[in-house]
Amino acid sequence: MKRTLTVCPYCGTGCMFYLVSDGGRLIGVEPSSTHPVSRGSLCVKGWNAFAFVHHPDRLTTPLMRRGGELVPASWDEALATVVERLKEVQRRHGADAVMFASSAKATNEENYLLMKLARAAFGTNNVDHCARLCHSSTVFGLGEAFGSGAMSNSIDCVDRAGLILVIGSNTTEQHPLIGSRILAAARRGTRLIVADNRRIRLSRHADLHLRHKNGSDVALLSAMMQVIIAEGLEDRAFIEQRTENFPELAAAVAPWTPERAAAVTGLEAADIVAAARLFAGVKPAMIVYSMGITQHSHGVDNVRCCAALAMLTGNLGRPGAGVNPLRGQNNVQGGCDMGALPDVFSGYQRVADPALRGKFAAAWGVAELPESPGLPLTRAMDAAAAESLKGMFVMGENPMLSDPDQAHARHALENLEFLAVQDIFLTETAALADVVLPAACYAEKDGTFTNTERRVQRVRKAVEPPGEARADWEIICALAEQAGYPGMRYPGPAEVMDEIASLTPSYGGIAYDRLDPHGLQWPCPDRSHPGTPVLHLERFTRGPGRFVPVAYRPSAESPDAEFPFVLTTGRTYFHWHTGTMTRRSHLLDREEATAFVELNPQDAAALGVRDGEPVSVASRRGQITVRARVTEMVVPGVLFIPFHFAEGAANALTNNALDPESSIPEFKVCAVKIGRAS
Ligand SMILES: Nc1nc2c(c(=O)[nH]1)N[C@H]1C(S)=C(S)[C@@H](COP(=O)(O)OP(=O)(O)OC[C@H]3O[C@@H](n4cnc5c(=O)[nH]c(N)nc54)[C@H](O)[C@@H]3O)O[C@H]1N2
Ligand SMILES: Nc1nc2c(c(=O)[nH]1)N[C@H]1C(S)=C(S)[C@@H](COP(=O)(O)OP(=O)(O)OC[C@H]3O[C@@H](n4cnc5c(=O)[nH]c(N)nc54)[C@H](O)[C@@H]3O)O[C@H]1N2
Ligand code: SF4
Ligand SMILES: [Mo]
Repeated sequence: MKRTLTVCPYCGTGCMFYLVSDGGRLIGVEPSSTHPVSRGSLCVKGWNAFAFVHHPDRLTTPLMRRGGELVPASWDEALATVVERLKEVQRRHGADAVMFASSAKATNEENYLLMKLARAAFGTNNVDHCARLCHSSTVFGLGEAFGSGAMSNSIDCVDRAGLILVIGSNTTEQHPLIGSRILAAARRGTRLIVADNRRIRLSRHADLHLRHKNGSDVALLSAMMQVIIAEGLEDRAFIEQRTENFPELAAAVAPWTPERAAAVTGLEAADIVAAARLFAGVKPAMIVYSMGITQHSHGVDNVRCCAALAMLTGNLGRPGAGVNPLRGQNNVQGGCDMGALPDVFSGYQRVADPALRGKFAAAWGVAELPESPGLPLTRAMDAAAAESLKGMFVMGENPMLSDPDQAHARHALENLEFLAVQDIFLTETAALADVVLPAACYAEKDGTFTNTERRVQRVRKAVEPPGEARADWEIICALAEQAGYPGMRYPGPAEVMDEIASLTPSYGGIAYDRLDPHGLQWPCPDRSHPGTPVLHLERFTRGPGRFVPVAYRPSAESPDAEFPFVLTTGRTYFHWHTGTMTRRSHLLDREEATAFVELNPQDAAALGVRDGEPVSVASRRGQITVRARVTEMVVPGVLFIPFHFAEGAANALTNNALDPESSIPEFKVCAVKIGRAS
């Protein structure tokens, strides 16, 4: 039996475990007892992370569409077709008529290579990934406030916090090993405020559970800041020494009396006052947030408020405090760090900066690199629907189920002249492709993932990929070769990381020989640097921290007579996003077999709906039939549907309204109606 130390392929917590294999087949996992995050534990997905790897549905050969059908093809033919067709689209419609979607499931090295392929070999900045649907509001909002969009602190800080505000994060289900730390801290007496109207597990252990209306966080946070300033509870010294623009913030929140916020949020004014006093009264205080904050048409404003609340109370640049956006996918932090984003190279170095373009062009051996920022993923889908984008290369994403407004996504993808998908399974998106390339999964390749606390960790090959499947990095390099670009010949991922380190200041000291056993946290500028657990210690990355005032804007859609319910969407403990991996893991699939909607008992009674019966849920964009789950988890008037299930796709209903600054979709609020399925 062989044990291979590697990183969990599911969430950004970044637990490490040993893959146990016997005769070339995985038979289980063993947690790493010394790992600083997982400390010998795993959640149910980690324990089952080997289960999908040998599934018979794995893609084993390239596929090409012939006579309407996807049929097996040779690698040579498939690679040549992908490059020829994408280049043809570019010849006919311009370099920016193609889009590269990168993958937060793939390694850092693969994300770096895909953005290099897009920029150096195809001459476009049209490269992005699911961070757009997830924490693009964070990257924008915290970048503006602090100069860095990453978690300011470390997971360990949970153990040192005096108070934790969990806002819009279902931590025990979505980042379970961080959630269990928060639970343990609360049991030890750490104060806990939960701001989320679902009755998530953490709320049962909270000093205060705020069940405010979806989409009303700007009002809630503004009022908390108003109370803090009005009562003189702010950290004057911190504000004076470390920040700028405070008077503007104070002026913007001044009108947000608790009474006014109560009217918008549906909370009692007294609860808002209590939250403000509690938050300002305990130090250090840590803010933990996730999609409940970011996935709104005002997602960036929500992030700005979180940043402002932390600065107002001096809760940055110290252990146990900070603004901590929990990054979702195993390597979404890395996907962003590697520059799989339309406006930056690796390390958030702007493509618009001529000096930086010159640096990358010289290193990559090309005369020039494209200057204007490319399309965000969501805007690219809109462009495809409007027929201005014509070709797409999708590595490790499943937009048919994960993008907002499924009919729109389908229309966009079907409109393309050419679509290539590189995945480990034949997803709903791959089924629409002209060419499908079979990729190796995490257990079959080497590389690194960067977890939510900026920890760069080694992923190691435990078994061979199935059939002819190849590692993403190998496929991307072969595509570069096919495109006539000679700048992507590497002996292996370690050398790709060396190139990343040479071009990326925050990863300057990252090298494979330094990552054993449990990685390094960036910024790690040089080989002697031990890594950085807490950001912004003496000063913010940008210099002074910046308060940015915001004006409350309601969600794009509000309930009305025809669509009287608010639908919010998200996840369950057992499944992962579009279900490609977890629905092929027997134990996980058994726990949660099909689509459902959470519905409050009061609403169920009024509608005459019983627990478990099929119901129809419809929005202005679509209709699905799912099972009713009658539960106090949700408040009356709000429905919750996870987006894992193709047969009851939440995204058939969601609203493709985008935040103007981050282009994130409003996954967390739309208007729907519900009734018994006839
Ligand atoms: N099991 C599992 N774990 C996962 C994932 C998965 O698919 N399955 N996905 C991973 C990824 S990529 C991500 S991004 C994370 C997401 O992790 P989370 O953000 O924790 O998960 P969600 O279920 O999307 O939403 C979290 C909470 O936001 C609340 N919410 C909704 N609207 C609002 C609002 O307007 N304000 C506030 N304050 N709260 C609101 C919901 O009630 C919900 O409890 O999870 C990661 N972990
Ligand atoms: N309604 C609603 N929709 C949402 C959200 C929501 O809260 N509500 N959340 C959004 C968020 S936060 C996110 S992050 C997105 C996620 O959206 P996606 O990224 O589209 O979802 P996944 O199912 O994780 O897709 C990952 C794909 O990568 C494949 N894969 C796994 N490993 C590898 C590999 O090593 N190589 C390759 N090439 N492929 C691999 C998997 O089979 C899968 O098809 O969904 C978004 N959509
Ligand atoms: S908490 Fe996240 S990283 Fe850890 S085992 Fe569970 S899914 Fe994997
Ligand atoms: Mo995400």
